[in-house]
This record gives sequence, structure tokens and C-alpha cells, in this order.
Amino acid sequence: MSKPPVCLTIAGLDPSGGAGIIADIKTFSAFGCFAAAAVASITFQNTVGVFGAEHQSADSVRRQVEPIIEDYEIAALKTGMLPTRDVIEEVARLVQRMNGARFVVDPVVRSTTGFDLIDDAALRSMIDVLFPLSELVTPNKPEAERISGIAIESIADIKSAAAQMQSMGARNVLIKGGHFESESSGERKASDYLFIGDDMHALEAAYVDTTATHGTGCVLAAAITANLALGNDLLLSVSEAKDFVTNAITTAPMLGRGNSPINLI
Ligand code: PXL
Repeated sequence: MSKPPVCLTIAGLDPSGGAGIIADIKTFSAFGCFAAAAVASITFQNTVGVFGAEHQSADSVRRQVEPIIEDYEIAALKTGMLPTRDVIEEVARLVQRMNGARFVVDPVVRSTTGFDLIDDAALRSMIDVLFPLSELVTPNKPEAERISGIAIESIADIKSAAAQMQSMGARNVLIKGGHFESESSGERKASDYLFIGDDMHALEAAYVDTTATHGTGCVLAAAITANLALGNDLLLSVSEAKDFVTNAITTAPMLGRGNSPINLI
């Protein structure tokens, strides 16, 4: 067997399996990548909500990641829920030791059900120290609004928010459209907006009317990471990832009493 590319996720553990590192691991595997994972926070949750979290220390994150990067060559990595400034600063130091690994930052701020997953100081340091190291930052609409300070109601606002995030150090930005639920020409679209430098690419998929949305953001970012690890360019990686998520939503197993995980079996 030829060696698969190794993908690393540093993110939160959702023990119910819909989001966080479990979703990331399954997504890396689905694309034929070998998955490694470090836990930045243990969350307590199910499909109904997030009930709390026990964060890891920066020391714990370093002691998880260091042996991995001293042993494997990491082709690509993604970060998800990084709960504190100390953890984020440690992750920045670790990423700089990963010799050119392609790097996706999913700036997770709060759960869909409204639980704050990181604090304000952490978000500030994520912008300051991780954005400049990344190839892509993948906020959803509320995250893009909070980071940029721009309320998003139109394509012009999306462009302004992306430009603002690029001026804060992000090289390329994907504003995820799951949260733009507007009717246009009678047809509902799930649109994502990818900014590669100054060029905007609007990626459209059919909108799926479903409650099976748990973990979609994690899976999209993980699927992009896997595609980057396979050597694909950014535009192809994002469009392959979007197709994967749309299919996983369409075929979701409808588990639990709340927002079902998507299909990652
Ligand atoms: O989808 C955001 C997210 C990311 N990571 C973890 C989460 C959540 C949302 O609940 O729990 C661990």
C-alpha cells in the first residue's frame, strides 16, 4: 500500500460524534487520508445542545501534538474549536514546526445552539496568530460578522467582510453559506463565497431543507484539508468538499432528538 497523506486536526471532542475531531477523522478517512487528532477541549453535548466543556491546557495540546509531528510528516492540518488564548498561541508555535503543512483555520466561536465555545481573548489571538499562518479561514456567517465587525445582508457585505478578514491577516477566506437562507429567483441555494486573494468564487449547491446540520462546518473544513493534503489546489479542494457535505446532508442518518449528524459512515 502506498503511503497516504497524513492529516491532523486540533479541535474539540464532541463525544456524540457529529462535530469536532470525530467528524474530522471520519472525513479525512473518507478521502483516503490518514487521520491524526489532538483534543483541545472535551465538550459535553448531543444533537440537542452543548451542555459544557472542559478545556485542555496549552501544555496538554503541545504534549499531544509534539510526538506526532516529530514522527509523521503532516501534509495538511485544520484547527477547529481552540478554547483559550494559551492553547491558540501554543498551536501557532506547533504549526510553524510543521514544515509547510497546508493549514485550514475553522474559526469556531459558538455552537449552532448558542453555546460559546471560545472566549473573546481567544478569538482575538486566533485572528492575530493563526490567520497569518493559514492558507484558508472558513467562517460561517455569524463568525464572519463577529470577526469582521460587518453585518452581512448582501453580496457586497460578504465582499467587505472578506476584505476585512484579509486585512486582518487571512490570505484566503471561505464564507460559508449554510446561514444565508434567502430566496433568490424562487430557488433556494446553499451558497459559499471563496475569496482567493482578490478573486471571488461563488459556489452554489441546491439547498437541502433539513434539520441534519450538526457538524457541517467541521466536515466542510476537514474535507478541504483532506483535498489539500492530496495536492489539490484551493478552488478544487473547496468545491470537492462542498459536494461531499451536500451529499452527506442529503443522506444523513437522522439520529438523535435534535440536529442529526450528517452521513459520515
Ligand atoms: O460546529 C462547531 C463545533 C466545532 N467543534 C466542536 C463543537 C462544535 C459545535 O457544537 O462542539 C467540538
